[in-house]
Amino acid sequence: MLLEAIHHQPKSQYAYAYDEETLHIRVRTKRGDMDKVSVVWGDKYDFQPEKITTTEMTVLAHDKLFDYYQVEIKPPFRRFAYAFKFEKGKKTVFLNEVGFQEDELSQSGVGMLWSPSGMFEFPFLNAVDVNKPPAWVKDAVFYQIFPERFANGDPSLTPEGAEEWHADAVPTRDNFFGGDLQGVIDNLDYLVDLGITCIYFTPFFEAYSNHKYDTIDYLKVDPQFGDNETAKRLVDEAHKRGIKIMLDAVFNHSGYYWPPFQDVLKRGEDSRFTDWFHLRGLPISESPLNYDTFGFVPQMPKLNTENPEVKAYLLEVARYWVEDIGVDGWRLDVANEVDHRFWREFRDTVKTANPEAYILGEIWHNSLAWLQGDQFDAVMNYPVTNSILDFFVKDEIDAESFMGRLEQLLIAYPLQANEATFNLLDSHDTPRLLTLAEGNKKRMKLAALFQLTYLGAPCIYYGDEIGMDGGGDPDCRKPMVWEKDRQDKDMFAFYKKLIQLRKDYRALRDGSFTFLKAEKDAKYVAFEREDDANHFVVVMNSDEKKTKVKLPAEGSFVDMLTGKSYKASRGTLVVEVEGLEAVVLKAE
Ligand code: ARE
Repeated sequence: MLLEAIHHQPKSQYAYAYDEETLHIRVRTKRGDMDKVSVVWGDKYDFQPEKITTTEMTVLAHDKLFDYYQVEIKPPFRRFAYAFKFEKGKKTVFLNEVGFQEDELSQSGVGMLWSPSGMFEFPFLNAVDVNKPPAWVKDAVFYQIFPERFANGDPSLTPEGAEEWHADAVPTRDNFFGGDLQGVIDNLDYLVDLGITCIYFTPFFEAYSNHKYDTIDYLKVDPQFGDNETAKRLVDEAHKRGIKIMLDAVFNHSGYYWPPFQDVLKRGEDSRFTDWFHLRGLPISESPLNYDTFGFVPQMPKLNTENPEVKAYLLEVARYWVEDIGVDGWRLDVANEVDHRFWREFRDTVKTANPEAYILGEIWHNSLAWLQGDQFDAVMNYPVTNSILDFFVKDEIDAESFMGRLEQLLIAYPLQANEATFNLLDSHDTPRLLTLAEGNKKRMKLAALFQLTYLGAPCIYYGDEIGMDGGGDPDCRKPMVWEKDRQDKDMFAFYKKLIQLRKDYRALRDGSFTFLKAEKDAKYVAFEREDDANHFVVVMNSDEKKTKVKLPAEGSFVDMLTGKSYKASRGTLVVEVEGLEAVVLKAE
């Protein structure tokens, strides 16, 4: 037993409330080290030998080095004291808050060191503290729209000097094409046809640039896109079609032309807004830069969200769009650079306006600190993005590493945050999926298939579904291709089919997820997804060559992509998968 590998941390992703009565307890051990791992637990106010329960844990996930065990417990009085019991061969070791206890438990089940004060503790499960993302997110299929580039529905709003909208148009840092909100309204039925249930908009409030991350007025739709009434109409029309709307909250910084910043520029020390920003000197200077900004971008002065007036203003913005206009969620720009206290108040404001609103942080790294129930429901899952790309698209890692990376993420957060996570493969900040795949549509489809059969909510970046390509910002922001003969119809049909499959079977959205095969040096994976009603086995071949996979299984299966039937024989299912293809087998 390698005791050094064992890790547990109370009140963390290793011990949290999943719902109002259920605790998840996890512990890490060296991979393959233990015969049996259990939680030994009782009520902390009634910790008597005869009332102590031992519950066996199961392996939830593993990576190259570790196994991660988990158990679900519903303590009758919503509080509990616990320790772990590790068994290997004849050896038994306990771990409580004091440390490892190598002596055997006494007959009664409680040894000398087993006083409640030495136990780990989950002091009380208070419902208000439970991270409870809106239930609809698990079922959602998101579509990301960059408003300037999706569709031009009202040419009267098109900015002067805008370039012509066509399939070969080239986006630059500062050119315009004339996309607007009416254009989105006009194409809502296109999104219904594809199967979309929520649109994520990058900013559409008044701003100077084409991307609108440099806000001038947070309470007003940019005149190039329409007005607040158009936004209301968009929300209503979308809702009529079962589509929700999520907006981008750019609260880390304002734009250079935001009136309070302009006031500081003009009045210097006499401005009443000097404390609204992080100034390091006056008068304001862009070079050398003497105020904090997003990155080193002078057009984006960082907001002082500790200032009560700034806070009140931004919270009103958060409330207004949810309550008065009816949007269903906020994606929080540069979420990890804004103070936690602000986000806690933001959450209270938004959830008061609509308890079912989704709060999604834009964080590219580990985000546990924001996912404890008091700030965000979930984050944009860039670590999953990168794992999918590295395995299916770039062919840079083997199946074992792919599994290890995903499983590490699974235990990095409470389960409910993973269930409501936002899984994207590309965005307005990255090269497009097809370009990352160097034009290989088979690889692109493999990545999309995994995304659409994995847990969390998938998001499709506008145009991917018709085979649009594009390099990094700004090339990934080309105007949507509407010319029918330039759209990849096969790609559209592929996305549509997989989205429908995901919608038809809850198992593919919210069922258990288990890797069946993910071996060292292998270029294929197999996993299963299962709920009470259905059982799927998905085999994906990331190799150019055909592969033959043997899986432990019983009964008959049908491939939901081709209709082909498979039958297991003597406990083994043999599946041949062509190079860069996949089968999605449903048990019959
Ligand atoms: C433009 C140009 C850039 C240029 C920059 C500076 O396109 O090439 O370098 O200007 O002049 C918005 C616009 C961008 C614009 C930017 C600045 O969309 O086009 O860039 O404003 O004017 C980090 C942050 C993350 C952030 C990304 C971009 O953590 O929050 O960088 N993403 C949001 C939005 C962006 C938006 C802004 C923030 C600013 O989604 O669209 O940019 O409001 C690693 C790091 C991450 C890093 C990530 C990407 O993984 O770990 O922290 O994210 O790379 O760089």
